[in-house]
Amino acid sequence: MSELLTLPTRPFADQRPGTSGLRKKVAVFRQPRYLENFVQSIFDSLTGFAGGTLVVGGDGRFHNDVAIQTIVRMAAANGFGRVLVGRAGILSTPAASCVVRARAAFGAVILSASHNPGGPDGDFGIKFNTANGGPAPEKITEAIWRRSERIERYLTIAHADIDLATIGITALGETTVEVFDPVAEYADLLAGLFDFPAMARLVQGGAFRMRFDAMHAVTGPYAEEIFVRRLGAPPKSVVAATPLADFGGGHPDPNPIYASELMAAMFAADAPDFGAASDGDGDRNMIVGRRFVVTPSDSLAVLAANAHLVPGYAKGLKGIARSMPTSRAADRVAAALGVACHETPTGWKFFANLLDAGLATICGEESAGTGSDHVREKDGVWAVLFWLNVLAARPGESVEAIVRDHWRRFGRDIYSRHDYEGIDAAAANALIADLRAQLATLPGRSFARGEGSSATVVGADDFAYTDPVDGSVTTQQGIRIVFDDDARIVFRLSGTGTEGATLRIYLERFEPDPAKQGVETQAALASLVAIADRIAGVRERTGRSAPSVMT
Ligand code: G16
Repeated sequence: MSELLTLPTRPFADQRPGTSGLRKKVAVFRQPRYLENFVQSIFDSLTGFAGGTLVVGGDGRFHNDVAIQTIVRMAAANGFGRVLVGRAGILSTPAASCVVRARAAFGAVILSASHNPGGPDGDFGIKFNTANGGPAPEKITEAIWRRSERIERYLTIAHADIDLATIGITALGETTVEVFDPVAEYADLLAGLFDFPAMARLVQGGAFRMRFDAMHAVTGPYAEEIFVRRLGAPPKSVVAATPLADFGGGHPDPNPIYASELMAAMFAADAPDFGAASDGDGDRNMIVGRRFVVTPSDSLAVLAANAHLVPGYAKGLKGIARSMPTSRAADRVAAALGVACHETPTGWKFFANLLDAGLATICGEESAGTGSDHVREKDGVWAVLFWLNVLAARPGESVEAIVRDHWRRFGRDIYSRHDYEGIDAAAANALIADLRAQLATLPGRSFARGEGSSATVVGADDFAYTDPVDGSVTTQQGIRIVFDDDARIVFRLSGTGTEGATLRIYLERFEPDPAKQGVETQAALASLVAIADRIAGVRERTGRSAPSVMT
């Protein structure tokens, strides 16, 4: 028998989850009892799991293995009947969602700081997903936080580490611990959605070349199984496929700045036809054509408009959902399809109710997340497969040709996000507070846009969302400023950073005229950038003359 232990602890004051779980520096998580407090707070906030199943896994970053052993012991001590752990502690976020649903688990504890860097000096994170496979809603994350403020003890058992390297079953006291293949069930689910035979002909034909960059993060094993073994793409189609605890020193964020190797390959003279990357935990995606980057907002709209070409979605979409700062390109597709487009706060957790209730089939965010009702997380490999299926169904058309054709049909929402990372938190909060104070007086104000033209504000608010399924209300989700030509500026602070604050400014304007759609993005948005600076005093308050990242 393993001895059940009840150990004393004291609260930490900084355990309030952000946009996606609790993310902190590794050093913070390595403090004695820090992880234990948060995990016990999760279990103490939930009821009805006695004898039930918990899925545990992570993106393989530094500290993943140690944390998993701790969580498995605590799950056993807290009364779970079965704990399912991905082999080597590896489980991508969408695969965790898949397994929770397929095995009717009570929920999952997922260890990841997503796209944030890893290693001893990097970031770590933990989030809880519920029985639908989706991120816990705010009522649960807030309850976990409140519990963490009062916690006095945690439960564990005295037991040696479990062998995570070998598939098999171990008894841990009354609890069964099953180490399982983290790839197979997920790959089977995806194989049922897409036209694998047509996609196999595309990637095996020799005329078409793809490059998937796993960024030394969790998707390597998934990509090798699905793109190479199941579809038959040449092995060199998947690069940086070995998950490393520090992501090879890189920043596993699939955007044009951090996925610089993919960008170099896709802009080279002999560039492949199709490039893609995913992030630390496999839920984000980046799509690149030959010398052509697809913005996440456009990608969502293109996938929705082409869903009829994909077997799993050929029956039609129930609706589309996007986060508020995501461009309105998807709204135009939804209108053409005659379905609703739901606008939610930033955070995949807000999509779960819509998906569960059958109000949306495809969802997406400007932050490189796209997914569907096949799981309750965004899914990087799914998005890549969706694009491959569309390319297979539109033979001879390049990624760029498909996007330009989309713009001709629907108009182009010229879009960019400017991030000011690691700025002073007090200055960032003051900037947002001052914008809030201006909301009533902004409408009607005109701003010069150059060449003698001006833009007048027709709407300004702080985005609030009422969930149509459970009626819950979420406020203060970003300052929206809309102009008379339908251009839009959104300001919000990131909820996923671990150092200081990150200010995000989302800029967009609509261009219906195909003759003008070829314009360079930043040039087309320059006047909006200047207006954003005038309204919010961005440069002065951040002390920066330019953003750290533009996506
Ligand atoms: C998380 C959330 C996403 C959100 C993104 C950015 O993604 O799951 O829904 O869009 O963070 O959030 P923020 O703008 O607050 O930094 P991930 O991939 O980091 O888990």
